[in-house]
Amino acid sequence: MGKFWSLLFLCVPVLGTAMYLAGMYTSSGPLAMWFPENINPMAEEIDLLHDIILALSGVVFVATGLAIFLFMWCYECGCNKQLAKFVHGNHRVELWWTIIPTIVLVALAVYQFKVYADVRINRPMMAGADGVKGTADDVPEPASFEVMGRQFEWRIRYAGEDRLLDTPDDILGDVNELHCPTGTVMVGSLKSADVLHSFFIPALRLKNDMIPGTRQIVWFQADKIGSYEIVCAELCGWGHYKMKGRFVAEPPDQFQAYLQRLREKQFLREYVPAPPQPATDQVALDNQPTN
Ligand SMILES: [Cu+2]
Repeated sequence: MGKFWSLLFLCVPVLGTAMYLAGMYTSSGPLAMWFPENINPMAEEIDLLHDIILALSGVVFVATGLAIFLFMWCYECGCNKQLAKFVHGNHRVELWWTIIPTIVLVALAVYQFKVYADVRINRPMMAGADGVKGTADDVPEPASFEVMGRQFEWRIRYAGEDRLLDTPDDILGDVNELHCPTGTVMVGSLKSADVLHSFFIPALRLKNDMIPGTRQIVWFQADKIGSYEIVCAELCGWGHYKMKGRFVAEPPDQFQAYLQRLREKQFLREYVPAPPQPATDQVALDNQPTN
């Protein structure tokens, strides 16, 4: 076999680097592996954090792959007749390869906490009883839409004029289609009707598990008009692949017009009376044989 195995192992860092570069320079198609363009200004730091972690792990991945190749190539037993020398570790090297990763990981942990707090903890607030935003009595912004994951679709609902969910004026949305106005901070509520799902809109960098029996609150701002992908990022059953939806970011007036269309559709769905049915005894009379 000669150098076969060392060359095979060389393929790992080479192919890994090639895939990374292909993903970086391809914006569409099967080779476009990285994130689409970010349209959410509240999640810009997620991209930076992703790039830092990817660069660090990429360097370690390539260096480890090359080191494995080099050692296999140089010390392959078939053509290396020199007797092996046994060593019992090197405390100085071990110390450094423990200290350096520890410093890097602690620095990442400290930096990511701010990003985590922005997207998970610091929920948008609105003015409280005094009507002034930024004072001590501010209250959390209520969710203005709800997405319910169920096998295998997304059910959408919007708050009505009272801006609250779970009230009689809620507006039923189209299945698998979430609309939102651009340039507006949106707070949403995520629920699951059955099993674990994960609601993911890559263009917003918004990804959150939906856990049965709980309500998850998420927030974002879409700044670019367009239609983007919604996917389920949690294997949730045989039809998981069908959980594809559309996220539409549109100007506020178009969004209001869309809500109005939904309201009208809902009104028709609820109040169009069923065609009159003959009473049961009348049917019986009608069916009686006539002489
Ligand atoms: Cu799912």
